[in-house]
Amino acid sequence: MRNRLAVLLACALPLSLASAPAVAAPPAVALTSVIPAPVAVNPHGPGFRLTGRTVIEAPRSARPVADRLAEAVREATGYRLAVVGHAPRHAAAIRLAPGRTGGEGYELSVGRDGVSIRSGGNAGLFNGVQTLRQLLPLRAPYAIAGGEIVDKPRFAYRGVHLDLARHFHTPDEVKRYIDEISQFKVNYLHLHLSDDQGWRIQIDSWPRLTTVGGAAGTGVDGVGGGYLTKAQYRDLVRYAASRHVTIVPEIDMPGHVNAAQVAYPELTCDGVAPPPRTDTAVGYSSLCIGKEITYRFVEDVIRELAAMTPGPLIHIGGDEAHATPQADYIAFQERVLPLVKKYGKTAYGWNEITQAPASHTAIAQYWDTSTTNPTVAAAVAAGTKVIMSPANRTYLDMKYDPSTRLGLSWAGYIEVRTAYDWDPGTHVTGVPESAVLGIEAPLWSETLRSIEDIEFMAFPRLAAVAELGWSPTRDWESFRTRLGAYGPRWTARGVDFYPSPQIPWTTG
Ligand code: TNX
Repeated sequence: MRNRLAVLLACALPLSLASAPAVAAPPAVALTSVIPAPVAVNPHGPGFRLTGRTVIEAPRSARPVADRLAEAVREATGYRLAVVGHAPRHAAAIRLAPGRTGGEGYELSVGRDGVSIRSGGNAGLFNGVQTLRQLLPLRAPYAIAGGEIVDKPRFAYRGVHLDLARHFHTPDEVKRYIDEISQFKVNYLHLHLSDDQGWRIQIDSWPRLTTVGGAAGTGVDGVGGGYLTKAQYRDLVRYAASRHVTIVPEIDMPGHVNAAQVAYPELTCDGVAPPPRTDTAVGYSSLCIGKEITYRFVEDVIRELAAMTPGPLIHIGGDEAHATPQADYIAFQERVLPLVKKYGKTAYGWNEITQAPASHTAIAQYWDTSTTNPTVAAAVAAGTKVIMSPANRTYLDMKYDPSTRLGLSWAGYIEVRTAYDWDPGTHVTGVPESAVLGIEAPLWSETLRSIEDIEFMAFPRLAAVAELGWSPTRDWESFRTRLGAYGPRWTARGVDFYPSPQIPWTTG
C-alpha cells in the first residue's frame, strides 16, 4: 500500500523529485541544536556522512578521548570505528588534533571528508566530542551537518552534587549518572558522603564510621544502607576522570553528624551514643566543639580523604548547624578550614562558612533562596569565591510541580523554566561574576532510591543548569526547542526524564 502510494506520488511530481527516494532521509541535526549552546556556530557547506568505514585519527596523547568517542559511536550506531594515529589524507575520518583553543575550549569543523575537533588539551577535545555526539542523528544514515563551531565555557566550575548519605547509591549508579552529566559538559561531581542518617566512605583510622554508620538499615526509612570502600572510591575517581569529571568529596560537619556519633559516642559532649536516625529532620546534631578528640577525628578524616582525592577541593559541609552555638561554629571553622589547606586542598563549604574569617581563602556554596545575604557579600569582598546553587533554582530534589511523585518542596517548585531563567553572574547582591567560579545543581536523596529516581529528578532540569554554566548567552525559546529535540536521545538511552509540559518534545 505504501509502495503504491509512493509510485502514485512519484508520477505526480516533476522528474527531478520523482527520482528521489520515496522516504526522504531525515535531515542532519542542525549545528545550532547543541546543549549547552556553543559560543559561535557557523553552518555551511556539505556535511559528512559517518559510516562503519569512518576512522578516528588521534595523536597518542589524545588516545583516551578517541577511545571514549569510539565507545560512544558504537553505543549510538553499532559501528566499531578504528582508532588510528594517522589516517590517509582524504580518508573519511574524525580527526582529533592540537589546536589554538586552550583549556576546555575546542573548535569543531564538519566538511565532506569528515570532522575535525581541535583543542590545546584533552579536556577541550572531550568537550568537542560531546558536541559531536549530539550532532549524530539517532538513526542511520548518520549525516552530520556541515560548518564550524568555536566554543569555550563561561565558568570553570560546572557541577552536580549527589547525596549518598540519605540513600546510598551504588558505584554503578554513580557511573551511569557521570555518563549522563558529562554529555552536558558538567566537569565536577560533588558527593555528599556523610549525614545524620549514614556514613558512606571508608576511613581506616575510624572503621566503625562505615561498619556501623554505613550498615544495612541506615539511611532514610532504614532502606539506604551501604558505603564506598576506598578501592571503590578510587575507581569512581578514575572513571569520572576519564569523562573529565573531578570528584569533590564532602564530609558534613559540625552538624549532620548523628551517624558518626552513633558509631563513636566520644564525639558527643556527654559521651553517650544518640539513637540512630532514619527520619529526615535536620539541624539537631553537632560535634563537640570544645573536645580535642573532635579535631583528631576531623583531621584524620580530612587527611584520608585528601590522600584518595586527586581533585583540588574538599567540601567540609557547614550547613544547618542549628545545634552549634554561633561562637562555637566560628571557632570550629577557624580550626577546620585551615586543616584542608594543610593537606594540600582548597576548602569548600555551604555558605554558612562565610561567618568565619578563615573562609576568605575558601569557596562558599551559595544555597540560600534569597538574592541578598550580607554575610556572604562581606566574605566575597574579603576574597571568598562562590559557587552558585540557589535552592529555589538549582535544587534537583525540588518537585517540578505539586503533582511530582518524588522530591521535596521547601524551596518551591522548580519547573524547567525556573531552573533556566536566572543569571549566576548577577543573582546575588555583592557577588559579582568575577567572584563566581561557577554553578552546581545539588540532588538530595531523602526521597530518592533508584537510578530511575535520580534521572527523573535530574533530567531535563540539569540541562538548563549546565547551559547556564557553559553558554555566554541565555535564550529560553531557543533552549526549549533544543531540549525538546534532545528528548529522544534520553529515551534511546533508557533515561526516564520528566516530560515537562513547558517543552515541545519531539518523538525523534
Ligand atoms: C537542605 S541544602 C540541606 C540538606 C537537605 C536539603 C533537602 C543544605 C546545605 N542542606 O540537608 O537534604 O535541604 O532539599
